[in-house]
Amino acid sequence: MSKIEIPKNLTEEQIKFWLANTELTREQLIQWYTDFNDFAHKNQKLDKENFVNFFKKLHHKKKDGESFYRLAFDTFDKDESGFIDFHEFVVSFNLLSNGDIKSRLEWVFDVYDQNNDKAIDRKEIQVITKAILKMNKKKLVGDQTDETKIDEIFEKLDDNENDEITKEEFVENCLNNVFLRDLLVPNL
Ligand SMILES: [Ca+2]
Ligand SMILES: [Ca+2]
Ligand SMILES: [Ca+2]
Repeated sequence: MSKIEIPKNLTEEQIKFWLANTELTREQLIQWYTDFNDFAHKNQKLDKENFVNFFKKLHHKKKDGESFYRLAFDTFDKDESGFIDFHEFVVSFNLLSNGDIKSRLEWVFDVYDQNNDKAIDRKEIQVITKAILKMNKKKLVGDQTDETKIDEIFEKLDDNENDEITKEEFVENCLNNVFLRDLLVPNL
């Protein structure tokens, strides 16, 4: 038997479900649940502000991640309720930590696609890539501005040159190019 106390509101059934569907240990799960609820409202859900604060605590070394967490909120909020519940958090976070690379890329594509039209446009790639660069404290090296470089990356990803990047173009290009992947896919 685990010595860790199970928080009230967390049932043994829920624990079993998450243990079966994630790579987490029982201890990690209970710890995440406790941390999550420290930031949650009485309804046990996070709104965008609380979500950003929660992530800042979770990733205290990535102080500049705020813009990215804000942009990623809707992708965690699968049912589009405006709140993230623990289940939504665990499903996405587990996928990002333990999922295969293709599933992770598909998830990240949804963050890039801010307006949900199933494609990344030039503006979206600028906003998200800059937020990731900021979070990772990276700059793109060279004489050009980051804007110009990101624009070049956009063109690399846009195989059929129709000025938008589909999920397939994004995933395939990132799978085949470590440089693009390191740049465009955050480590959460
Ligand atoms: Ca939700
Ligand atoms: Ca879009
Ligand atoms: Ca295209």
